[in-house]
Amino acid sequence: MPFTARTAEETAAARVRFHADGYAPIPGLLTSDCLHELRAETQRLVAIARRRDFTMSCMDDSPRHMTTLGGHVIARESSRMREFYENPVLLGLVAAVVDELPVTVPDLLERHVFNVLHRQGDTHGAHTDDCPYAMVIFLEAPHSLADGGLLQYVPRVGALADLDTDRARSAHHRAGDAYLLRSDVTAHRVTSLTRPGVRRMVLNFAYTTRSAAPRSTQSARELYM
Ligand SMILES: O=C(O)CCC(=O)C(=O)O
Ligand SMILES: [Fe+2]
Repeated sequence: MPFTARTAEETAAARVRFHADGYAPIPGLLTSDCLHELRAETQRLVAIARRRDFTMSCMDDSPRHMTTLGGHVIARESSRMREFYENPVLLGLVAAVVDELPVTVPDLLERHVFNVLHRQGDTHGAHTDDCPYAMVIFLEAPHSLADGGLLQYVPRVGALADLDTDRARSAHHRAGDAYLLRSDVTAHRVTSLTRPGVRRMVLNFAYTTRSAAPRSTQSARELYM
């Protein structure tokens, strides 16, 4: 089993938090064996990932300084990653926390992406996602909050400018942790790495629902094509 077991109380607490804030931490989601396996898989993928440095006009000109790999390449290169994305235990956890049946995303580019911050100043700037739900899984993360790479989000607010107000919250995660985000209507970003020598690597598994209108903005193409 690649995922650690959750008690009913832990899952219930995550559901309450998710519905209050549009965010719920899932600490220690990956077993250490699974973390090692996913890391080995991404070592291969990082070699073919692409560096991106630009501002995204459709997201208030927020910066992107990061290395990424789109889901279409991941799907081609890694059957293992595809299996993880579709893992019934993972889908069951998403369903229990968001209280809705998650549906895998038909668009390969967006369904599972790989994001790496690895240089001082690297950041994944303010945005909302195209799909309703994001399960973000940490393969590596800075140990200290002072090193940056924090998730910032504004509970129940989609306006990106609110990330610069005192309504914004910050969250730190460790390798093996994950979080769930109501990512299409919750403004979010990842703060800059503050020093060289630290690395933050995540997988973002996107899920939709049967009733969600398909939405595809330019942003995913700019970052993952
Ligand atoms: O790296 C993170 O914590 C956020 C990732 C994200 O927002 C995205 O891939 O759309
Ligand atoms: Fe996002």
